[in-house]
Amino acid sequence: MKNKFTLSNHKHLFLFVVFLFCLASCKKDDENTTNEIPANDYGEQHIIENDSIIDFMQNHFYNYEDFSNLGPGDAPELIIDSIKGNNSNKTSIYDQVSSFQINVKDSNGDLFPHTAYYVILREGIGESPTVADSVYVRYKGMLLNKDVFDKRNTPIWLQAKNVVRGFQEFVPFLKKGNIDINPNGTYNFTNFGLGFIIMPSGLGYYNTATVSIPSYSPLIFQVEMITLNRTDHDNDTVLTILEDLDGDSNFDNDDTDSDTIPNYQDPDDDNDGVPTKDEYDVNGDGVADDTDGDGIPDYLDNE
Ligand SMILES: [Ca+2]
Ligand SMILES: [Ca+2]
Ligand SMILES: [Ca+2]
Ligand SMILES: [Ca+2]
Repeated sequence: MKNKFTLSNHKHLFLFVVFLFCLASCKKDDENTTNEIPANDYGEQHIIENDSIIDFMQNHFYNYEDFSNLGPGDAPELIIDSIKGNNSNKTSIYDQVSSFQINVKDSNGDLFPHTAYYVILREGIGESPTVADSVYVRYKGMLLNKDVFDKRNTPIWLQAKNVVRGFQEFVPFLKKGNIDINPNGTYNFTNFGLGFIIMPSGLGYYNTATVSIPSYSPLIFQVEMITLNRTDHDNDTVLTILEDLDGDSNFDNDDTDSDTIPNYQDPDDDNDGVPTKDEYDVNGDGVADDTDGDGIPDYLDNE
C-alpha cells in the first residue's frame, strides 16, 4: 500500500463512487422535485432576493471565532445566528463577505447578472478545481431561515458541472489540501480549502421546489474542498473545461459539428473522421495544432 493518495487509486475511488453524486441534493435536477411554478423574470427576481440576502447578512453573524487559528485538519461547522441580545456586538456577515457576479441566461438568451457572496475560511494549499472538474467535498446546505436541507459529513465526489450554478462557480475559489493514509487505512485530510457562499435562487433551484427547498430560495453552502480530479469525459485528451468554447460553464451547448453530441462527450469534435486525440496536439507542445493557420485548431476544423 502506498502511503500517498496517488492519482491512480484516486481515480479508482472516483470510479467506485461516480454514481453516488446522483444522490446529492445540490445537483441541478433533484429527484425530490415536487413542484415547479412559472419562472419569474430573472432581473426582477434577483433584485428581490439580493435585497433579502443583504438584509440577512446585515442582521446575522457566523461563528467566525471558531475559524481563527484553525489547525491543519480543523473544519468547524458553520453556525449562523442573529445579531441581538448577547450577540448584539458581533460583526455581521455583511462586513466580512466578498462577492462575485455570474450571468444567468434566460430562455430568450438574455443575460442577467447574479451576485453571490462568500467567505474563504481557509484557502487550501493545492490546485483549484475548474467548473468542469470532479470535486471531493463535504458540505452543508442551508436556507436563510437556517434550516439545513442537506449535510454531508462524509466526503462525496461531485461533478461541478452537475451541481447548482452557485456551487459550481464557488469551488474554483477554494484549493485542495493534503491527503495522507493512516496506518489503519483511513484517510487523513488536512489544509483543504474551506468556505461558504450565499447565493440567490437564480444560481440555485430558482422556480423549482423540492421537499425541503421552496421555490425562489436563496441558498447557503459551507464547502470543504478536499481534493479534485481533472475531467476529460470523452477521453479525447482535451480537458472538459477546454470544451466549453463559449466559457459559460454550460458544457451541453458547445457542439462544433452539430451532431447533437456536445464537444465534451464527442471524441471527434469536428466530425472529420480523425479522432480529436489524433489531431489536437500531435507535436506535443501543449498548444492545439492549427496546420492551415486559419485560427481554427485542427480538431475543430473540418477542412
Ligand atoms: Ca458552453
Ligand atoms: Ca459534436
Ligand atoms: Ca471532444
Ligand atoms: Ca476530428
